[in-house]
Amino acid sequence: MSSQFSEQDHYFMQTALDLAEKGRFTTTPNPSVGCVLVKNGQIVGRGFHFKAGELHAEVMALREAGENARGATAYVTLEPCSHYGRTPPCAKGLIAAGVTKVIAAMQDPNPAVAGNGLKMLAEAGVESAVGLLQEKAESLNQGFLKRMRCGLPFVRLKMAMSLDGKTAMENGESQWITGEAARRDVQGERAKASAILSTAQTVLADDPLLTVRWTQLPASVQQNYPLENLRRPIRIILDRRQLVRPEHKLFQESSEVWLVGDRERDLSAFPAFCRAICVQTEAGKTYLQSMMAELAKRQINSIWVEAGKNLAGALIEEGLADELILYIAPKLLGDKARGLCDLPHLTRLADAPLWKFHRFCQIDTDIKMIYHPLKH
Ligand code: AOF
Ligand code: ZN
Repeated sequence: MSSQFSEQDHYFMQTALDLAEKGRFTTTPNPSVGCVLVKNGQIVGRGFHFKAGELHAEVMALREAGENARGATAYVTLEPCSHYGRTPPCAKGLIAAGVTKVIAAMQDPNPAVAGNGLKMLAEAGVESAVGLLQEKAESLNQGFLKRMRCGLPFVRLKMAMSLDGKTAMENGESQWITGEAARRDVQGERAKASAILSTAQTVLADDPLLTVRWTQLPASVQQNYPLENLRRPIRIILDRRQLVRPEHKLFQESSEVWLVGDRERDLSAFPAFCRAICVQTEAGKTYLQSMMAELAKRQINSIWVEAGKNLAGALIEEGLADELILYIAPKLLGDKARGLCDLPHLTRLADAPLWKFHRFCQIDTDIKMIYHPLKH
């Protein structure tokens, strides 16, 4: 409930959220977190988490504040941690520095924390409050939160289509449906994801690289960091029939490739950055559901899917798609062209999967639409 918070509280939490945003491309598998320390109405320390293994947001802010942290209020976008992970507990650090109040946007669902950070603060006599700008904090870490809460990655399904919902001509020709600016936007979306998922069918048909072309990202995204040296999304290819070959373009760039299948496979002809991930269908689950659970166990927070209509349809039918991102180009491809997603089990209109509109924007001559499933 935000009524307990003042306008000033909102302003400082928004500042912390803006700081957290700076880690958006680099923190996976950790969440993006921002923190400001405020004393006598002035910001005395700022921090954000940049990369797993490096300082947490609170510690960075405490370092900047030094002695000024004593008696300050901390605004943090996530509950301060209480555990010894790659770094010591932030709750302890805040207590030791003499911070007297902590306002967190939301609780940390990580079972290692989950309310313990707030408890630790309360036990030390530090006042705390939770829930300020929680919705914004949640949307910053959809992937991390989904993995912690459900043991699954947050799956974003990208589709580029014509006005009449087609993705390729009858002969498969699809380069390009959308314009250059929309394709640059896709690069930014790829860069944010922990992993990019496609299929052997797509690799065989289009021979894509599935990498991020960092130089194509808008300057605001490239910031001041040499992002491409820090983290590259893992390219995951669903390849149960072992059709992907070392000659494919995927292997021309040395960022990780995981080939998912249900049998061991010989990778001696493949480069060292290529790994085989063996996934078996678990009882009560489909293969894709089992694969997603396995990817979450391997700390994949968020997945950006670029594949054809079969995988798109299956992810939707099996309740695995958390978000649809449609890029719509002002073209008509006609009835013979290929459709967006295959939903082979759908026969009655009453059973059609329903989506809730989230937001849209115009990108040059194309439109980007984002939808969330109405029920999951
Ligand atoms: C915070 N502040 O800035 C972040 C937090 O392995 P570690 O030590 O980096 O811990 C990672 C966990 O800590 C992560 O899973 C999440 O629960 C929390 N992240 N907590 O207090 C931060 N990044
Ligand atoms: Zn921490």
